Amino acid sequence: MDLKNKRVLVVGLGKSGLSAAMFLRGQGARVTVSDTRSAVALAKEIPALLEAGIMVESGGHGLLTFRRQDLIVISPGVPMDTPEVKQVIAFGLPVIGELELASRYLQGQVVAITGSNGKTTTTTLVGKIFSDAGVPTQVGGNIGLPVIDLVAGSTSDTVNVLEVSSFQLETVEEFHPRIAVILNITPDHLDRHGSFESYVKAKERIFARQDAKDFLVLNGDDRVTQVCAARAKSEVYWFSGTKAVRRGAFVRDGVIVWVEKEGGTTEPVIPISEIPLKGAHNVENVLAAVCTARLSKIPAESVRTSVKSFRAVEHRLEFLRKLNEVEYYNDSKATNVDAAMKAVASFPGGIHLILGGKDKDSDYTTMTELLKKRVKVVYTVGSAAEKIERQLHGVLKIISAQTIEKAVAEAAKAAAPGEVVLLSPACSSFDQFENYEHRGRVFRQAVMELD
Ligand code: UMA
Repeated sequence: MDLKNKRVLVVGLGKSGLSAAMFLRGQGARVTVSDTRSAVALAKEIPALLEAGIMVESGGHGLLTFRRQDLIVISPGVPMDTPEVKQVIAFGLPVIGELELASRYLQGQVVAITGSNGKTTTTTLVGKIFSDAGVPTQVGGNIGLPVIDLVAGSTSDTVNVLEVSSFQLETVEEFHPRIAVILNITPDHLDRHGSFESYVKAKERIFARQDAKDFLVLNGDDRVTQVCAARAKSEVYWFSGTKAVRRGAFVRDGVIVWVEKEGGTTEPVIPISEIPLKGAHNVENVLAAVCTARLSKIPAESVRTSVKSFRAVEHRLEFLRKLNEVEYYNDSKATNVDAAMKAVASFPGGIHLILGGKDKDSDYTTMTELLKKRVKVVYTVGSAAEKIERQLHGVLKIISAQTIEKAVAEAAKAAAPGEVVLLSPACSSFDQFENYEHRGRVFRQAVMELD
């Protein structure tokens, strides 16, 4: 794609927008960025952009700015139904996302991992397995490093391990991973996608451009991903924590095994007891990573060594400390109901659970049965608190804590030896925090200050 002197508008000036704008400018494009935040809020970013010869529109998106372009690159957080975006699409202007732009320039192979939950852990683990095996590896995407930032470091030998979100997938066209992984699909981001069907459609774009030479790794225990298989042109491999699969990875007698072709021999990879992460969902993440690694010919023994030395990623069921025989876990990344349920299911009981944040049109009543069995007290925080309290009324003891700090203090007072204090909020963080990392840090600090 020759961008020299092309007029390109980058919409959204977060991490992706900033990196995309700089990259496009480097390609000789005439770049404008547009963001709804005020010039004051963008004071840190604007000088470097102007210095680089990039124009900045702040405080809102101007329709005329959008109309005067050859290409529009939108950030993942910008919905496709933003009025200005809708209008330019109607005018026939090309609109792509940062992931699509990056993948047109990225060299080497792409391994792309999506799913409602477990993406970051699996992406990090796959990255570790590949690099431990001596493969030149780069990790990026939704995990935090925009894919466009991987372009400069990529060569034809590189394996680019990308965490991709439904937001990013919504705007891909030619994106073509050699290996695509869908870990699971459960309701999430319905406020943005409008319906579960359109959320699933966005996820399916991960394999839309794959062909018979590519691989698609799917969860054999997830009904929605099972349906996806019928639409794939690539070779489908399965993983399952509960049953044998025809080809892929599964658990047999407590050991993860790999079978390359239907009817082929099963190869032991790693005993479940050696996985240093908590929870059945993490066994699924390891199963998916095993498929990805074995499809890429990384020896089973090397996979086993990498998995054994892997540590939980920050904010994902991350163990913080043990105080007075009470364990504290930070699972701030659990931004939907399904993720929070997976975290709760990782402990046998005695859980003091901090729930709440910004609601995403979620149904918290689906947690009722599990909470009854495993959770002693729920502490609600944030703007979703009232809805959660209403939906879980009469199910178990609920304390309205409002803030994370207060919830930690209350839970520390109430928890008995052997019990667990868990932040796994089932909501996004944007009501009280910049993002889930910020929320996790606030939780960690409150926990570390306890004595
Ligand atoms: N903005 C507009 N107009 C709009 C909406 C937003 O101008 O209509 C502006 C905002 O004012 C802000 C900027 O866009 O300045 C933010 O852009 P962004 O939301 O796309 O955020 P980035 O900083 O570019 O981060 C994005 C991903 N964010 C989202 O998808 C919301 C990051 O994923 C990702 O790590 C990063 O790119 C690098 O690839 C975060 C995330 O929350 C972790 N992802 C969701 C999730 O995991 O559930 C999908």
